[in-house]
Amino acid sequence: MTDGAENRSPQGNDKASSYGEESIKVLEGLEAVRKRPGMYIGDTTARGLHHLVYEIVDNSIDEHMAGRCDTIQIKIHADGSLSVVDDGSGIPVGPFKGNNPLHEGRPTVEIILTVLHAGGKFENDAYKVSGGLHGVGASVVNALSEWMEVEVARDGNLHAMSFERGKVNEELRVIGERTKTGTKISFKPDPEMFPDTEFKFETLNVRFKEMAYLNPGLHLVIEDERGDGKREEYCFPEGIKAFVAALNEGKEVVNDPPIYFRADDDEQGLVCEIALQYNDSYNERLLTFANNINTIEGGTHLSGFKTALTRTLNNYARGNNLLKGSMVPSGDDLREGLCGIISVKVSEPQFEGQTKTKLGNAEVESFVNTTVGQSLSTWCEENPAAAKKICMKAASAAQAREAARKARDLTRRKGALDAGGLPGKLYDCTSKNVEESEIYLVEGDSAGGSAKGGRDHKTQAILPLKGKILNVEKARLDKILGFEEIRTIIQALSCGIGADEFNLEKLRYGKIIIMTDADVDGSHIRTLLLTFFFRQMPDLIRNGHIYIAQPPLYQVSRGRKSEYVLNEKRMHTVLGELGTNESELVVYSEDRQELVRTDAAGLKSIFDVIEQISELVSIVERRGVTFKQLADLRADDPKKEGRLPRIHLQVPLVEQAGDLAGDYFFWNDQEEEAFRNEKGLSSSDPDLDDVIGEGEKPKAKISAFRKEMHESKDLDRLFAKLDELSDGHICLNDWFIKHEQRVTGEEVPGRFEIVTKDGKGNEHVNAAVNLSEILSSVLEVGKHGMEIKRFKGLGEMDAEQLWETTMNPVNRVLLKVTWDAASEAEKLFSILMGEEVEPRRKYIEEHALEVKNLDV
Ligand code: 28F
Repeated sequence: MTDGAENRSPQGNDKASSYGEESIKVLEGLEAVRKRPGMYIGDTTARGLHHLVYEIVDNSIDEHMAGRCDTIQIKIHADGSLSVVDDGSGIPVGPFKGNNPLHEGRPTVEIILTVLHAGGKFENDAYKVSGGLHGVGASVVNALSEWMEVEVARDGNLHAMSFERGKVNEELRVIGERTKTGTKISFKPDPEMFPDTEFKFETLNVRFKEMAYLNPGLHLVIEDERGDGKREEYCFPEGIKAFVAALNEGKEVVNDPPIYFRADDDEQGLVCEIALQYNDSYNERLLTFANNINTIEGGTHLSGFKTALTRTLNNYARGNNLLKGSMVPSGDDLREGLCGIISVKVSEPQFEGQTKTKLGNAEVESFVNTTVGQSLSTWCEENPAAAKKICMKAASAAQAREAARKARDLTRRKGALDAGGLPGKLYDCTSKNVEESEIYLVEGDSAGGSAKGGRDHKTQAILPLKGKILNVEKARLDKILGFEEIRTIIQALSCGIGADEFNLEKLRYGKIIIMTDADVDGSHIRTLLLTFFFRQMPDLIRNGHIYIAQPPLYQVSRGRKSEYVLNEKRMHTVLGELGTNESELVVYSEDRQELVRTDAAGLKSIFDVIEQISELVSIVERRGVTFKQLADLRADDPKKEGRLPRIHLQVPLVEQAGDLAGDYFFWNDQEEEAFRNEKGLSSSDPDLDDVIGEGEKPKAKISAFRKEMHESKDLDRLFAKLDELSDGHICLNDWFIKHEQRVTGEEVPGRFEIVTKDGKGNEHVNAAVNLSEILSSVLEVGKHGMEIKRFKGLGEMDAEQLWETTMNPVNRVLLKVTWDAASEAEKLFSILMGEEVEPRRKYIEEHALEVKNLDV
């Protein structure tokens, strides 16, 4: 196999390895992945969902690290699918050579995307990201996707292949010519596997920005085609140096520019990069990475760094007589206000710890230790003024720490402690079993009262908090301890505070649940509490002890029935249920004969199907094709068994295209290919070509944009289901029926009726002429006679209501605070609370809408 790739080397790493197709190790089938997705991607929550994207992008990053790729584009599409494009050398397409006869001769790209662990580690690749945190490979993403498409530009051609739930749908084939190289993978997560398949732009954005910092020179573009089209483009030639500068945005800094150094050990296959910048806060913020993976549990790189920093700075301070009788600063003192990135590349990383995010390699510890020792003392010699400032800052930190210790002792001796060492306002639970017991931190005394009345005494403790707690962003421990609300929290949890005293084993409750109002003040208090835990008791977050309670936003009642509703989305569902549970659907013929009459359950099923259809139709139409266009094609061609077309070919209106310009539809790729060959059309993909460039144009060929219409299959299935649910009386044409008037001017009666019984023997009739009117009529019926009450504050709920909706473990919905979420909240917090006005103004402008949404 020849390698058509150019050996670009954006990082000065010119060891562009060319490994063979035989090095793949074949393991097991993808069925196992669909049976137990959690085993492969951790879980199927939003975390697992976004992990799919990281898996794919990691392969592109590997291409970058091997010096073969410099641009990666990530796009969320209008239909909820996502695509990743890179301008690397393209996944090999030649026949796979391995020792499993099952795979013999299949295209390599097919093996990589359908065989578990096929994309594994290769001896030549110095530092791969894939194989890291989960490192399960693209085949796992394929298995968990409703569909996946891959396009590879390589060996002079553009190749394409597609899959459904991990199985080959269209075989690999050439669909055009390309002189440039690259790969595009698009996929749509399978709703059968993920309860929520919606990608969050912000989640991806935060991660990929970090990726761009860690890979200097890499161009990363991320775009959202849903809604108002967000787009970000990142490239940081300064790498992690720019990263610390960005983390310190909005803060006063002590040393500018940041301290930066890098060391390579070719023999051991190690690279160490460090960037450091002190700010005027009292917080330490060290981010550590190993092979681009955020090692949130730390490890040998972190410990090597800490030891060397303490030793080196103290030596410098002593040598230059900077301490003059004050106490010797501890490591914690020397890291007060330190913001730093430690990024190592290790050829054979060992990941340990609960979440496999702790680096274990022993050789890294001494390598980092030596590197920091040498480079930092050199830096101090060359920058004496900044070095002095840092040492003096540490000396004052040491003094403050001593003061804090005294304050803490004092708190312990007097303070708001009652006999058992617990705060007076805590309503404790009776259980002493940490596993099963929880504490609710509740906003306000009145909500606290309700919570106390409603709780389960055995396992639930209540701690009411008065008003806003202190903003700990800019306070040292001694000051923090001066605030009663904070002392109360510390006392209730009993696990101590601060690096030298915190002890997770003394924690009295397994779950710490923050319960605040669903308004701006509530979310502010929640952020304050999260910041407090993030800064002062980070291990509570790391170990998953912090939760957020979600009180419902609405109470909906009609007659004697009443229900609590968590959010807008649930509200819609509830209206649909109320609108169908006492109604029937009647379908009439043109001469007003009753064709079919469903019961309430039948109406509900039909309503659900029409809702799904309506969503798919809007996706189709967002692409610029009307549903009518597709439906008409279907009626025209009896050979296609009434199916909707599957492939859309668009020949753009350009000069060479002439009369060919326009839209063409096909039912399978053979048909489409035959058409392209006949007309001399070359298939083209704007996303791919944007990233890899067009290269030399194929001679005299006109480009046509090819799009698979995955919605067609679902629409066919849903209309078949409607047919079944209505005994053959509802079909696709019913989507398009319009209001009509007789010559006399009166409205022609609708084809459908929703008939509702009101319990007093009366019937109400809502007419509908077409399928979408069935939807609106049902919702209308649902709203009829209904009272919607909006809960603003927790205090509005009585004890029983609060228990039912928010505290009863059987039906409450708790949000678990993850480290990622907390650091995001923390970032937000520094911006909103920091002193600099500009970043805050910018943030508020960009996020004005979201902030408004908080206050529903
Ligand atoms: C959108 C996601 O997955 N990009 C990739 C490559 C390039 C090579 C490769 C990938 C070869 C034998 C395993 C090509 N030529 N983007 C991607 N680009 N994988 S994934 O090789 C995989 C190995 O089996 C590649 C020469 N070397 C490497």
